[in-house]
Amino acid sequence: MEEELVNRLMNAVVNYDVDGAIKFAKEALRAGVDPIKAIQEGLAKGVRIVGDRFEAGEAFLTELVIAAEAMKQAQAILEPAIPKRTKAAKKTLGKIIIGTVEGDIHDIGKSIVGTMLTVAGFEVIDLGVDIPVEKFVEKTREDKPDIIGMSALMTTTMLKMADVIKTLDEEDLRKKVKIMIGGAPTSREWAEEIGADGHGGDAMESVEVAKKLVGTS
Ligand code: B12
Repeated sequence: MEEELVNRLMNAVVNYDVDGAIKFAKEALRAGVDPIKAIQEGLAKGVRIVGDRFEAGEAFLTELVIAAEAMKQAQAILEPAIPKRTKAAKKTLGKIIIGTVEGDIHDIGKSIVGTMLTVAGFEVIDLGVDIPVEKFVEKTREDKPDIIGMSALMTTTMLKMADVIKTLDEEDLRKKVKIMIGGAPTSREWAEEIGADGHGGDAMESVEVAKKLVGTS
């Protein structure tokens, strides 16, 4: 039952079926399917399949937009069920500011990471997408986070991550905060090259990295 609904969610995204994704998300909740599994193994897997098609020239951008929309709408239904099922720790593990860098509007992966960090017990401030360097710096000064999380999905925009780190350094803020990065084109090597403290390849790994950075694992 659980596997079937997770597969239906994946197929709805793959078939550009927004209504189906919404319907199966509601059904999954009613059937008690783990919402995290539904998002990661259902919806996100579907988006990746459509992404591969797009890369191979077998899908149009409009189709990619619809697949992403199906994912987002179904995710919005599933997300509220997460903290209820996984009793999040009362005491926060730390404060994290997360955002997608300037010039980049991809937010599916960043939002999943934000959700998983919240579930794990972090206080997460999601700045959204297309966040300029100055905004990351300003929020670091104002909110004094333990960690800054930056997402970039394009080889062009990942360069902005280096700018944020450089500017934080110039403003004497770099030593006060840990930095972790993620997004498909990024890697552990890129994190090292730009002087970030950690890289998360997926949501689970990102939580582990964040815990290490605040010294709780
Ligand atoms: C969905 C998608 C879109 C959707 C985005 C919808 C949305 N609201 O996010 C839409 C259709 C809008 C879109 C638009 C565009 N896209 Co697009 N898109 C994708 C696609 C297919 C999937 C991305 C995705 O959501 N993956 C699923 C999630 C779950 O995975 P993820 O993002 O990798 O996140 C995981 C990890 O990376 C990590 N992670 C992510 N963020 C963070 C942050 C932190 C702090 C940490 C620790 C970890 C972490 O954890 C996540 C969860 O597991 C990718 C293909 C790909 N291979 O990535 C192309 C892709 C990224 N897009 C691409 C392009 C070119 C574009 C457009 C320019 C297209 C156009 N011609 O207009 C525009 C960009 C506009 C802009 N300025 O940003 C290219 C980028 C190429 C490049 N230069 O590098 C790609 C690679 C496709 C391709 N091969 O051509 N896109």
